[in-house]
Amino acid sequence: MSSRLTGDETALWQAAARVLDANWTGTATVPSPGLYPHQWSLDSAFAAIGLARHRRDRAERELLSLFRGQWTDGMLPHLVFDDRLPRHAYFPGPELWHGGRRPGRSPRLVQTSGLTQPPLQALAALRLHESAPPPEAERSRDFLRVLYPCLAAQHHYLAESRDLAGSGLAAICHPWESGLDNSPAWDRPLAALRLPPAAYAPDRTPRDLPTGEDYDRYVHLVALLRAREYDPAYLRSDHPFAVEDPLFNAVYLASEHALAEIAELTGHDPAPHRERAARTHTALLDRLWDADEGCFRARDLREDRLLPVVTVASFAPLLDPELPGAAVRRLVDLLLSARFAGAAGYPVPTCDIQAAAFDRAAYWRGPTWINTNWLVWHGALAHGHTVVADLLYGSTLRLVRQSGFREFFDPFDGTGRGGHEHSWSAALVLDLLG
Ligand code: 2M8
Repeated sequence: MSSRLTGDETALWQAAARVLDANWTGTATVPSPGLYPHQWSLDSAFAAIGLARHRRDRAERELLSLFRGQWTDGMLPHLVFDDRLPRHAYFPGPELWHGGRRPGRSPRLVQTSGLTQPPLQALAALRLHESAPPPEAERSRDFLRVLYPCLAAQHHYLAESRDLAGSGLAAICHPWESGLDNSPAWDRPLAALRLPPAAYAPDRTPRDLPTGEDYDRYVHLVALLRAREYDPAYLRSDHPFAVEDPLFNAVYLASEHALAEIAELTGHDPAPHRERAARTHTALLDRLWDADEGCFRARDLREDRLLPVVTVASFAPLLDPELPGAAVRRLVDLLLSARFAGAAGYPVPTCDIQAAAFDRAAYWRGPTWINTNWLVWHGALAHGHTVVADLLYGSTLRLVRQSGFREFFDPFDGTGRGGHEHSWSAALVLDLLG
């Protein structure tokens, strides 16, 4: 904890640290013990960013335990199951992903999902190293030496197996891979799916969460992927959901830059990572930049066109350190307009407030989330946009002071929603407070 914190900030820091302590299983941090009792890859990366400020040893164990689930082709699954828990602890549990027969590429001793999530782990590992106090710097570099091959394999998988259009961008094959599950951005490709007559509808539709109809589509997509053992050739040509998402690719790009730095720190060649980052940078602008709207939008590869709804993901390419100044300015204008921060007391809402699909209470369809705020804050800071960075810093801390470390928040009045004591909400407050 920084010695510069005020009394009020110290209390907030301690409360956030208590949440991470409570959600620590001994090897990893669960997003929220009741609602999400396993290990999620995106949540673990954010948890590691927070643990770097609190328990550095745990941050390292968090990342190592996540990579126990890595597949032999480099795919880092979005879910690593805790096999000590009963089957019904979470839907969808291990059986949905493999139906009794695991693909040869999945690990033998660990149960995982067959999807991935935004690859934030290299950025998290670099931040962990950068925050090491001088006496720990060499030990921290040793940790990076251990992790580098896993991170390199993860990025190699994305470049080889997920660049479905050969464009330099990685495609997601399921809304869960975006991290923004029921974002209105996915409404059109999901509506175009032809579902089998028998609905899968699991018994999991609490308030604020996606509906049973959404779940039918999610489970149908998993069933298709599972039947083809998540084969990259199937993803490329036949799978009906294939989208190039600006947030996923902005995180990929930022992590690729981080990987180049990790390569340098650990005696590997950074050049391939820099080349890949340059390619992703160009492809983001060529394929996802919408010059009329002045923001990035997701591209549906099955229709080869941009998806209509503007969401918080549209701002994620601020994470690109080389984003041209003109694009940064247009993104900032939109972010500060009445469609986002200008009308929300607690920005950044996950969806354009003026879009028909906006819903202030519904999960990824409107509420403000701490993790997307952190990504935009981090990007704005890197571009020297202190007005935006300060706005997000202030509104994020106001949210947790007012409502606690909730999963997500009403963007107008800051009411907390979803799970309580959510790990990434706590972890990122630790990082913001420094
Ligand atoms: C949510 O996603 C899971 C599926 O992966 C769910 O709805 O059950 C999303 O918010 C996702 O971004 C997050 O990683 C996960 C755990 O917090 O929950």
